Amino acid sequence: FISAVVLAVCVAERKFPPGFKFGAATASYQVEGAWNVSDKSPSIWDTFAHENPEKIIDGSSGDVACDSYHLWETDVALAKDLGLHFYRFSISWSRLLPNGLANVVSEDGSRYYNNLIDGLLENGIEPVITLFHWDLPQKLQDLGGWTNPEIAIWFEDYARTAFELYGDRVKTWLTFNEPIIICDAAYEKGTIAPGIASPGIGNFICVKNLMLAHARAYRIYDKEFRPKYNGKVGLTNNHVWYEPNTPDDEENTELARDLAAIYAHPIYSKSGGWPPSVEEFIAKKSKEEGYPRSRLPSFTQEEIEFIRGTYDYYGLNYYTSRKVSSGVPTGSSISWPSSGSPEIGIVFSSDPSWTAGYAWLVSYPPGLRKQMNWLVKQYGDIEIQILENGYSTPEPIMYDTSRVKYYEDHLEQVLLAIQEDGINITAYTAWSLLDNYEWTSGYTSRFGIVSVDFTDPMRKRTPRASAYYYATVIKNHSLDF
Ligand code: BGP
Repeated sequence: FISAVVLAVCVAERKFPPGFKFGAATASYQVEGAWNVSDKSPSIWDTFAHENPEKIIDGSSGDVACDSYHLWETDVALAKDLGLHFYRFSISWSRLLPNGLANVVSEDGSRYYNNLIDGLLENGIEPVITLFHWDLPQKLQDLGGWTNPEIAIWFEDYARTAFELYGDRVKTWLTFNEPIIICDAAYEKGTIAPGIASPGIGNFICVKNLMLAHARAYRIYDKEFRPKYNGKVGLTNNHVWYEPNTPDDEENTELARDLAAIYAHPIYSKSGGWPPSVEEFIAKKSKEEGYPRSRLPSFTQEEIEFIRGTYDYYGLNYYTSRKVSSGVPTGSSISWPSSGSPEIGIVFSSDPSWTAGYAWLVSYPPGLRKQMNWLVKQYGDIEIQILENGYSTPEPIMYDTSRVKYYEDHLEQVLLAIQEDGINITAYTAWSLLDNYEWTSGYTSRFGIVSVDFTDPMRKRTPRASAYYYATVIKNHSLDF
């Protein structure tokens, strides 16, 4: 850490390269509200929040959230005031396609995103779209959701619809936000919608189907849309940076990193397929556990080739880091840092020198730079877009100095990674533009650089100190001003 600080001081200019873009992100279920207007059908998050209030800290739902469905013009105006180069938002699949399948396109749904896209462009802000930020149509969940292999085709049809409707104006697409959460938290632990706990099985089935869905969407973009629209398609992975607690923990730490890379390796590695260390490890464990075959589903050679290389950039969401040591974890996640990984028999902890934030968020800015270096080592000289980074507080404070510090310290690491390590980082995204419905934390966790008053029927938005700080960084294209 000290050497990073010394390095930071040594870097003469804390200026970002020309063309480097700054943005902020939200997601449909977290901000839109209007959960049942017009012909929108319920998503798994509507169902999960309505039926399991006890699983949400404050028992709330995203029924109204920030009401961005009605207040999107206010959001665009805020983004403009901040000087954002781009605004990352997601499409609610069941708002656009009420059947989940592409036979019916909602007029209201398609108009809503159309207006938002045009509103952004009229204000000089680039729209960046996430196709899937966790709110699967309930109708598709009823057919098995991410454990039904047909979902790759359903997703392809959904993606094609979105590319057809908006591809002329949207040049950066993310197929998925954080496959690790879609599969690990939802199907392994069952802590989030659809709440299916299938340890050691569900997660792996989900990730295989998701990889195929991503590749299908990428390939139709490549073939049918890239020639006329020339945009970029990728996905964004959430990485927690892992460090060994003692030198003895080195091997388990690398395995933890590899386990988290099952969501990246099939797409981004030269060889394709699962990380070999994970493949070997799960096969061995499965045998010990009496399974007749590995719990990790295999890919055919054809599937490996179909998925490999389906990217135009690497999307990275980074928030936090963990120390890895041997022991018996109390949680059940294979790689998400609630407490550890029973799969490998390790526990996760923080380091006393790292700054504790709210809930799981421990701030260790050098982790961001180290994670990017690890990615480059694995996948080569790749364009990295940082598509989420941010800090939460339980209180809706306006003078949010700890968030300002978090942003400055992490942006400094981005600069070091560009200037010292030569990494090709082209974008940085603050999570989040707005306080919003933070999944199982409900409205108790505030990530917004703009606060939202959830007691106000008009959902009044007020920029925090961090919003002014971020706007100044963007305006100066530098951390010095
Ligand atoms: C990321 C998600 C965001 C956002 C953020 C905060 O993993 O992509 O949607 O929610 O984390 O996380 P949480 O709400 O779990 O505190």
